[in-house]
Amino acid sequence: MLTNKTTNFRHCLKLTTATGLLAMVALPAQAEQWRGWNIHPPGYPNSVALESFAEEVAEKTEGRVEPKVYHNAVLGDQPDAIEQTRSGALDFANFNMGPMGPIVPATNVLSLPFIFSSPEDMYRIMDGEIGERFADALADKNLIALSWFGSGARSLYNTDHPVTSPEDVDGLKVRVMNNDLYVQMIDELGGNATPMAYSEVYQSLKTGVIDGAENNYPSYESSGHYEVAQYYSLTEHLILPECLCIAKSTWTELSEEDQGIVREAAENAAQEQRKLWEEQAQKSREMVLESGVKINEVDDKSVFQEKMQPIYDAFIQEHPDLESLVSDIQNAQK
Ligand code: GTR
Repeated sequence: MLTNKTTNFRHCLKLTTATGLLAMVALPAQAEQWRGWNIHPPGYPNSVALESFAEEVAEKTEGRVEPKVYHNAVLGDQPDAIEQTRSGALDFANFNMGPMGPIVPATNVLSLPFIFSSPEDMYRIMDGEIGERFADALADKNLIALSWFGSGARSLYNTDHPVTSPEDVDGLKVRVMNNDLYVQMIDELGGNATPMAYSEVYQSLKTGVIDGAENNYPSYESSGHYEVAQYYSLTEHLILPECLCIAKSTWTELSEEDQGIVREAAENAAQEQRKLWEEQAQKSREMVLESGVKINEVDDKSVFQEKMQPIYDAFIQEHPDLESLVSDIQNAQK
């Protein structure tokens, strides 16, 4: 015989199950919570664009997807975050193509110094058929590139003197992003390269672990590197695209309709980022100048460019399959 206590318990269980079922019927399907990685602080052009992306996706999917952006690389440094997005532990991210090279070799083409002549050329080429080839290479590694952001041109800066010729790089300890190509790049100029996470650069400049680094105006300013390394020399050696990427597993779970919404939101975010970028680059330039930074032009960039030839030669020798991608980009700028 059942005791009263057991009967009550069973009764309760039935009620709970019934209520649970009712709740399941009455409530809308649970929203997908997406975690998004961002290296930059709030207010940076990329951060603003990522926030717009998240808002547009939440609104247009009527809450089926709720993306949240985590700024300031709180979810890990870039190489880590790339792996996390590949495995689906993170859902989306804005990645610079620099640290992508070790994982997706084709993207190393974008890291060949001086491969793009201007940000405008980079946008035009990445928005076309060549950009799709890079997107395919990323997709093979479980990253869906939905749109391309800009990151201006990267230039060298250091704590000691203006760089006007490769000789000025001689002996300088320069931080580079995590990619062997950049180590070779600094080697060819006679400096010593140190691959290092972005978050460690400020302290390393301050304590003299490194003498310099290289980046665009907005990053040079927002990271505070300009406070310590006050010579910014316009070598403009790298014009790197960045992707708004989604984890393949997150992407394939979406309905066709939601994929359309997400892609459109990513394209809109790229347009916004590119516009904000121009404004921010100007502001950052003025801000660093006011703080006493000495910016110098590099009159003859071709000397730097010539020094990069062995990197191109070695790269093509190692990756003959990528030779046509290199020449297609070069020919598209003639
Ligand atoms: C920035 C870029 C970041 C990161 C950083 C770095 O310009 O937007 O994604 O690559 O440079 O130097 O590590």
